[in-house]
Amino acid sequence: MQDCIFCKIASKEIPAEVVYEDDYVMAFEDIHPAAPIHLVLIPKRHIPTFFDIKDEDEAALGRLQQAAARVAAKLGLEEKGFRLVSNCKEDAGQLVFHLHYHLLGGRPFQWPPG
Ligand code: D5M
Repeated sequence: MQDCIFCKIASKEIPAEVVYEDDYVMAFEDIHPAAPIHLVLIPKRHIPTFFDIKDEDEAALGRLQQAAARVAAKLGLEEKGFRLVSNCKEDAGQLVFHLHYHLLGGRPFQWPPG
C-alpha cells in the first residue's frame, strides 16, 4: 500500500534493521525500543488490522509465529522467554495500520499491561 511505512520497509523502499525475512514475513528492529530487544514482525502483505485478515493470510500469519520463536531463539531468549504483543486499533494504541507484532525481550515485563 502506497502510504504505509511497513509496506515501504517490506519493499526495501525505506531502510530498517532487518533481522529476519522470508517470502511471507519480515522482522526488524523497532525505532522506539521499549526493551533491550524490541522487534517488529510484519506480514509482507498489507493487512491493516486483525479485522482485515483473509483466508489467504493463513500461511503468512502462521509463519509469523514461527519466525518470532526462531528469531527469539537466535537472540538468546529461549531460556528466559519473550513477550509477543499486537495493538489492534484505537484502544490498544495502534499507530501503524499494517498488522504487526512487537517482540520484546531482555527484561521482565509486568502483567496486566497498562
Ligand atoms: O506501534 C508501531 C511501532 O512501529 C512503534 O513501536 C514504532 C515502530 N515504527 C514506526 N516506524 C518505524 C520504522 N520506520 N522502523 C522501525 N520501527 C518503526 P503500534 O502502536 O503497535 O502501531
